[in-house]
Amino acid sequence: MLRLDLVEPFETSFGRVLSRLIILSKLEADGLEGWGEIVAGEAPLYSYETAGTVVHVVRKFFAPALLREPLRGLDDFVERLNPFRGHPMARAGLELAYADMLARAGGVSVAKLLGGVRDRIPAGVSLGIQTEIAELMDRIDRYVGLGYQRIKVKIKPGWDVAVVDAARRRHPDIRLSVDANAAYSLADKDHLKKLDAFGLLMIEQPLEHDDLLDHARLQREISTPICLDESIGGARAARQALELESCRVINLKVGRVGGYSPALAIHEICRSRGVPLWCGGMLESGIGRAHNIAVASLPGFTLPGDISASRRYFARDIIVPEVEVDGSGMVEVPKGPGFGFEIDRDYLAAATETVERFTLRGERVSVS
Ligand code: OSB
Ligand code: MG
Repeated sequence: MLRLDLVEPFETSFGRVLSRLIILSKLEADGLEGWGEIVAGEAPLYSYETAGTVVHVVRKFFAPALLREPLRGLDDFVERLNPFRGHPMARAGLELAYADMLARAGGVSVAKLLGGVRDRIPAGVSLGIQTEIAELMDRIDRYVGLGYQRIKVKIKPGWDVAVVDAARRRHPDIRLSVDANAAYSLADKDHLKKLDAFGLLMIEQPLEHDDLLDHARLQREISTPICLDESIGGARAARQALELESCRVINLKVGRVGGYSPALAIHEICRSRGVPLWCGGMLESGIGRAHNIAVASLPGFTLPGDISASRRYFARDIIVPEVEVDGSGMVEVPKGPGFGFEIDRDYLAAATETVERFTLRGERVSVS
């Protein structure tokens, strides 16, 4: 675990963060390494998982199940954790490390292992709530100037219609979306309908974090496509959301859905129905972001996601080279083995605050 300061505070409808507590997972076997990231936050605001629940669940249940005997592949990995309910971020973060290790063992990239087809993916940026509209306009100008292909603005009651109106007047043609992080209820339907005037690409998660039905009701009333984030906890929720017409777009976060296996299932569900899909973010360090880039290289990811340059988040990232966005707003998908970047070992070692190790039989050998 380590803490990285954000270059500027990030505010959503559920709170404001100044730094990110990063939880990394590392697997070692046969002289190989695999790295992943567990994207849970410090408090149960985006989802119920926290750094504390992750440590507990990995220590007591996931590590012993995974290390009982050698793993025989991704299916075996998924099966070992099958008996346990919930805790998708903990589950996913460990699976990322295993996928990275498998890719390295096979001399391929994680992107390739997953079936990725793109060499480059379009960058997008998610901009937090500010105190003044002018401050948000400065940031929109900056990222539009850098070539970012989609701007997402966080909204909440009192920071919505006027903000979107200002952004749209300033940039009539950009791909603009909003994300409410569950800040509204169906009673706000008439208010949300006002957003239809601005040609938004989508409105992300307007209603409760686990709702499908009210979103379907809202989608019937508004013309802006609804995109679900929090509500899509896995492949079943994705299928049901599309059947109910709760949304027309899906945001996929590998952590939120519990790993690459459900992520690939959701990818297939969207692709077979022609539903636009994009890769969300959780203010990850470079390791988590590298995995997001890998998944976003799959063919069904048809919209720019929340994948931005390292420097949009942190003064210094823990990978080399850092994630860069080129002048045309694209991010390169690395071809090297595993997640495709080097780890800045000295910086990572200096920044790391706690480490917990487990042996092959699943015993905890040290906490420091
Ligand atoms: O709702 O997409 C979200 C960050 C933390 C938690 C939830 C969300 C976000 C973002 C930022 O929007 C995405 C990113 O750039 O990593
Ligand atoms: Mg979101």
